Amino acid sequence: MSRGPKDRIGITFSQHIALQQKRFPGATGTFTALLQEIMVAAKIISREVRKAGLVDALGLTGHTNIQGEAVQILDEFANETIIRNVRHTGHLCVMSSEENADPIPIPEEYPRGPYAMTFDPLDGSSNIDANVSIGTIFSVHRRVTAGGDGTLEDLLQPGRSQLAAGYVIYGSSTILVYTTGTEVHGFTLDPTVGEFLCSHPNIKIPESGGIYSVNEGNTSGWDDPTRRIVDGLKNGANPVGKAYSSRYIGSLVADFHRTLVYGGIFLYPPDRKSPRGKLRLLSEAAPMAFIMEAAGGRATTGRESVLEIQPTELHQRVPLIVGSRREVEWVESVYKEDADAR
Ligand code: P6P
Repeated sequence: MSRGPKDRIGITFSQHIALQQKRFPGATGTFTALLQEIMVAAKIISREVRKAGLVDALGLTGHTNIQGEAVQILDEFANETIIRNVRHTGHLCVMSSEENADPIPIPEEYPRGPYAMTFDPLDGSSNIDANVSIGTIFSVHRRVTAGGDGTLEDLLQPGRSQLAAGYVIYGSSTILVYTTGTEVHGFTLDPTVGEFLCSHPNIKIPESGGIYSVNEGNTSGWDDPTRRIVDGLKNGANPVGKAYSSRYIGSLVADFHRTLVYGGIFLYPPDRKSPRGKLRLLSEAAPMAFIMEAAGGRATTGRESVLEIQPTELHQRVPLIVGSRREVEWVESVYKEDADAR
């Protein structure tokens, strides 16, 4: 991974997006302000996630069933924190969360704005008890309806038309990564000053890597091309001509961030349990695909570009194969050969 211009390292997220705004003379600042609110929500969630184990260990919540309810508390906390932080500011006309079955309207007492946001408030939260990295994912579109309350139509837009996408990974440090489509920038939270400081300006994924990431427990449910691809990554029958190392965390943001930083490929292909794929298009696959392609990588379902899919349902699921260009293009060729042979 290349880290881009050194002069940006250490500036705050707020300074960075203000500099970015200057590059667009017509910018009104509304978009910048929305990103600011998302950043504040990330700081609050990070504070709570960091003490999740402590809360359970000391029984401060009084919950005995650590696994489910503790996770639910944090999921709900993260969800409510994001909604509360962005619904009153006049940036959004509608929101959608992985935690909510239906679109989240803007309360009538607040102004509506030009954007629609989809988010996964705490992806991978089932890993909290194992102290595994988890994350928040967000995706922003410009509204397509004329005015008033935003609708499903404002949310069901193809990934290619996103204005911004990003994630926050709550790992050994809290890192916010975002793109507006051309460059990808990473910011590390310095808890001593309470600021996200630019640590990874203009991230570019290596052209190819040496790590593949997939849940091999699903092998028996894969189709033939998927099995051939994973076998090829393991035994060297791939464009790079070497056997890859396997890393799988089971938390999308963590597996994605490692792939972005080190290169290689992450796969969540269809399997018997999830014939359409497990990951959600709007709150997981599309924002991650937007980030990866802005970083010079590629994102596919195996049979089509993730960013070209026209969503039809709020929580529809898709396969996601994402990573270095060389590996992902090879994967697409294997699926295409299989389709052509049928
Ligand atoms: P599996 C977490 O539950 C999640 O939605 C993603 O964060 C992660 O990539 C995937 O599911 C892991 O799924 O089936 O391998 O446990």
